[in-house]
Amino acid sequence: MSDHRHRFLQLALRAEALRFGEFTLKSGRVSPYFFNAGRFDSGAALAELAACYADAVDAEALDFDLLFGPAYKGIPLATALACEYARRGRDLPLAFNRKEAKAHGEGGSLIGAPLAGRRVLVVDDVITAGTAIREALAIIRDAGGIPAGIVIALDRQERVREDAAASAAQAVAAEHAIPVVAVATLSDLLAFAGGSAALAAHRDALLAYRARYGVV
Ligand code: OMP
Repeated sequence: MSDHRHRFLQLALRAEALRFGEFTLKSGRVSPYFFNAGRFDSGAALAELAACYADAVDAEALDFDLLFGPAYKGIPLATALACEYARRGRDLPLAFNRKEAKAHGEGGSLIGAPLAGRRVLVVDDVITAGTAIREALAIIRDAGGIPAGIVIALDRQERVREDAAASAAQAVAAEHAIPVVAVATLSDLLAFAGGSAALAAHRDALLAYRARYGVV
């Protein structure tokens, strides 16, 4: 497993951003694990996380010139990644949206650098069915931006419907002809769990969930 995947999974467990139990997802599925990016709740944790995102993006040699963080959880993630790239010598424009359009002040629902004509990398937390990511892509296109890729921390590798051959991330990538890069996937989590005494107890539930809803 590549170093950034391993570092990310260790960090997520330490920060309790990855938890095991019984969780009802947005899709209604009951999952034996849940990824809560809100638990990266300190400067050090976000900086460490952003380095994992940057390593994952750089490993795929994506071509982009603006970072976009969808509200809400994508906002600190894209911001931390922009800071990480600046630290690495690349100063990238950054933008994000608000969920409620503002009628006063500067107005509108977009904040930060203008998207028009930019090749946009979307920075978000997790893909299950791909609904949140599709909404972000529509916002970018409406503002004249060109979606160039998506980076997420965790790809849950789930089929949207039980008869679908592709995962939600694969479907979004094919529909929009852009790469979807994950720092880690459910497969990585399973491989990691295989070598971890602390996670051994959860492995069977993860395997059963993947057999029911996953693509591999
Ligand atoms: P989709 O829009 O179905 O791809 O689900 C992504 C969203 O689900 C995330 O932005 C979260 O709001 C939520 N979610 C998590 O945060 N972590 C998970 O492990 C699973 C979900 C989920 O509900 O599927």
